[in-house]
Amino acid sequence: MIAFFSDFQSAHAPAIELQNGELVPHAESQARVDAILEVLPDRRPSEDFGEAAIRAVHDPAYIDFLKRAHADWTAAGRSGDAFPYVFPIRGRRALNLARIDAELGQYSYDCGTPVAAGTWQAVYWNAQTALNGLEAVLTGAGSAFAFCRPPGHHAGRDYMGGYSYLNNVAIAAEQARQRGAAKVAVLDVDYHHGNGTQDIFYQREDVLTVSLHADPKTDYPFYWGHNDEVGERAGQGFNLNLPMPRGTKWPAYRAQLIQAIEGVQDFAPDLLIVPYGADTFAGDPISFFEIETEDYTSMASLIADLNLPTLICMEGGYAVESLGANVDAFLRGFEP
Ligand code: OKP
Ligand code: ZN
Repeated sequence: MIAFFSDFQSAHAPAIELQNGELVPHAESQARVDAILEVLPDRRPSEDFGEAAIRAVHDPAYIDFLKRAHADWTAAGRSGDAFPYVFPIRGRRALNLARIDAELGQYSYDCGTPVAAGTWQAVYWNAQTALNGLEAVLTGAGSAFAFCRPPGHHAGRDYMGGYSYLNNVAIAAEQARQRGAAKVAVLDVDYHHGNGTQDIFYQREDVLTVSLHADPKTDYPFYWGHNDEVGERAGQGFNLNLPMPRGTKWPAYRAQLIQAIEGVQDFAPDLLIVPYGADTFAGDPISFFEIETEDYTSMASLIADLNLPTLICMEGGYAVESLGANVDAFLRGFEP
């Protein structure tokens, strides 16, 4: 399968995150990159399609913040990565905030998503990688793999979180709409709920968002991903959440995936985007499903049977020793 990646995506290298009350090495590491590149010998470097497609999804003030946050942090006399630690639970109205610490909280919802020196460069090219994959699919490749990293599906129009800064999948979906696809479906198979993508399209009927994930009663991102979230206004009925308990193995996952696929089929999209996370794997260090490597091929074959032009975008997956094999197994499910 045709695959895209930009070496600039490695410019994002945060050192630590706050996990279960401790500062630990950041799980979304360069080791993930090396593991996945090993199974993509024929990848192409992403071309630059510019910032317009990013601006079509994300808030201009948020984009501006991402570009300067690390410099502002350094100018405030800090070292290391820019880290949020105060969050506006009272609401997120536009405020004329004058300190980087205030802005970091305004534009994020967790302590796992620091802004490092190279973050903007990396996430800009990350979005380009998704757009390159989309271009391939729109010009006749049946499927394409955008090796996106860091992940994107937790980022909303004006917020970062869950290792995500720009929502690559949403940027590609919106761009596909602008390029003439009347209906786009997103089928998210990462372990974590795709809250950012859900939020971005929550009031829209032209982009269906479906997510299979760990039950947010026990798992991150907790405040989204429940099965009563069905979309609102024009988007009502165009968001489907299928949460599953910790310990879920392939047979039970498969039954939910078939529900999800039926939802996509009923919607009859022109294009499908699949945010793929290998963090449903049995050996994942931060997740609790029990999917095995060979199951990823079955998972992908079921999705491929939809017979839709399909863009796959990488999301999570933190068991570095098995990550290459898990990505390879998934991509093989799309081979004829
Ligand atoms: C990203 B993706 C914060 C602890 C919470 C965040 C998990 C983000 C997963 N340090 N962990 O969906 O794989
Ligand atoms: Zn995940």
